[in-house]
Amino acid sequence: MDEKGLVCGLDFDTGILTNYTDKIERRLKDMKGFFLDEEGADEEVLIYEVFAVSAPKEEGQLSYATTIIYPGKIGQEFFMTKGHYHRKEGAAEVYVCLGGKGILLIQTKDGKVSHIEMEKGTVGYVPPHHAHRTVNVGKDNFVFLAVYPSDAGHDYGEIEEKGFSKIVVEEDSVVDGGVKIKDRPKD
Ligand code: PAN
Ligand code: ZN
Repeated sequence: MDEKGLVCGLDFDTGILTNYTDKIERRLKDMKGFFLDEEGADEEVLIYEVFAVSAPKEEGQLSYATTIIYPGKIGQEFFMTKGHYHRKEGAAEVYVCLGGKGILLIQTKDGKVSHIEMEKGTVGYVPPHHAHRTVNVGKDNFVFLAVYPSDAGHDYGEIEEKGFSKIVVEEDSVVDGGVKIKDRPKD
């Protein structure tokens, strides 16, 4: 970001934003309870990183971030983000895939899930009031840019407690690359 916050570089190969203002690293140990079967998994494994250029959290301002989700699985579930609703529920968001292969899950408040298959060049829209999570279903890094109102905020609580109604898993029996989106088993 330049000193006035008007320009920033984006490395299309790595997804790294030059001069980002915030960086988040999420390892399995930072995501306790988000995957269904963590048994035996290395809790230090790096699942994803976020590079954000954050404008002041004021009405009308936009922030943006790239996310790099590494390839891998915890149990049968592919590496994924925590997923969240926006604290400001009316805030929507645009996702642009820069590389890799992923799924964007979009869930209504009453648990209905839609999904978008993301590959380089796919633009996904997250409408207001919807939870959203991304999943890397490929063999390479899944990288995307997200643009969102700066005052949107993140509300992880409900997802941490209940998860999404659908999970994304690898199943050998499925023809299409083994990727299956299925109902989350009831606890
Ligand atoms: C994204 C996400 C990012 C990481 O920038 O915050 O992909 O996902 P979690 O926040 O769910 O861990 C976004 O949706 N911002 O609003
Ligand atoms: Zn969001």
